[in-house]
Amino acid sequence: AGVLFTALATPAIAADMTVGFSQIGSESGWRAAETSVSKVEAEKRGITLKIADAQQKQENQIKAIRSFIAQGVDAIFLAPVVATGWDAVLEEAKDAEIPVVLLDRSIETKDPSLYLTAVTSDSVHEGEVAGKWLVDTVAGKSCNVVELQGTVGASVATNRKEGFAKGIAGADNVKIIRSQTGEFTRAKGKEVMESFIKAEGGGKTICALYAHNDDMALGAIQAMKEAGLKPGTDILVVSIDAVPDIFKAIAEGEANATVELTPNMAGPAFDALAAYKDGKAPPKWIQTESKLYTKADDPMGQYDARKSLGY
Ligand code: GYE
Repeated sequence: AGVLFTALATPAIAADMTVGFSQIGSESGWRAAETSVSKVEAEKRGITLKIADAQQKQENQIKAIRSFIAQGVDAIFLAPVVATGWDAVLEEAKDAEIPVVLLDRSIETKDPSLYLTAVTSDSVHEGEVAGKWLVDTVAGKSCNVVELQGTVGASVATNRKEGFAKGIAGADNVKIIRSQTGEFTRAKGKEVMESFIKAEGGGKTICALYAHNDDMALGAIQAMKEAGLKPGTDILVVSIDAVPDIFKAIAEGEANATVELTPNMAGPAFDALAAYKDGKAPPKWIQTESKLYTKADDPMGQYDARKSLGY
């Protein structure tokens, strides 16, 4: 297990540092919030943060990392769009003695010394929480589930799929009948949901949607409405992230549950870096919390709280 990050920890001071952040893009509300929270956390500590937007492409991330190495930054943050294919460029960073911290997604590597630490949630657990919520909610009733997966090859998509399957294992009444990528975006979530609805007799045979993030769920909710279905009632909706708009949908009864993922990955990453510069090795995994929210959790209060967080 990782070390749980608590928001109350005092930020360590690491001024005069320049950190290059290879960000994936802006596919979701969560991602945009992560970018803006990173800027705030850097500013709090007097750190210069250079952000490169890779527009969902690993090759752009590799280029950005090489450019950060050439600039001689003090550290590199990497939110890896996919899990594999990083070893060569991370070796270049290691040779240049620039520590790399992974943010929000993990990588597959034979050499874990290629990164200092990873700040992520337990994304298998997130999927499992969503699956268990559904099993409890349908209480034995037969339930056909459609699944919208995240970006193909991303650690979080693989893990959230695996976790949900774990969460529903043993409940023979809950079955995944269709599963496809919606690339973590609203537009693609809507489009794929439209095709699911068409393929399932106008949606009549669908009992629930599980989406790997809220943005895809929000797009899918739109598709349900346009098809004359009642999201949240005709089709239950459970997703992951806890972005403000999903709380609005929960308040309106159009979504049912979300699993929170903090957008503040940079804060604990900067602290780990400061500790490292002080000669203390940080844990290999810094785990952020995951929590389930439903209509019982004051969704509009949650909406307001998230709005002030940088969303
Ligand atoms: O859940 C999703 C985003 O990697 C944890 O990526 C992140 C995921 C997040 O686009 O909305």
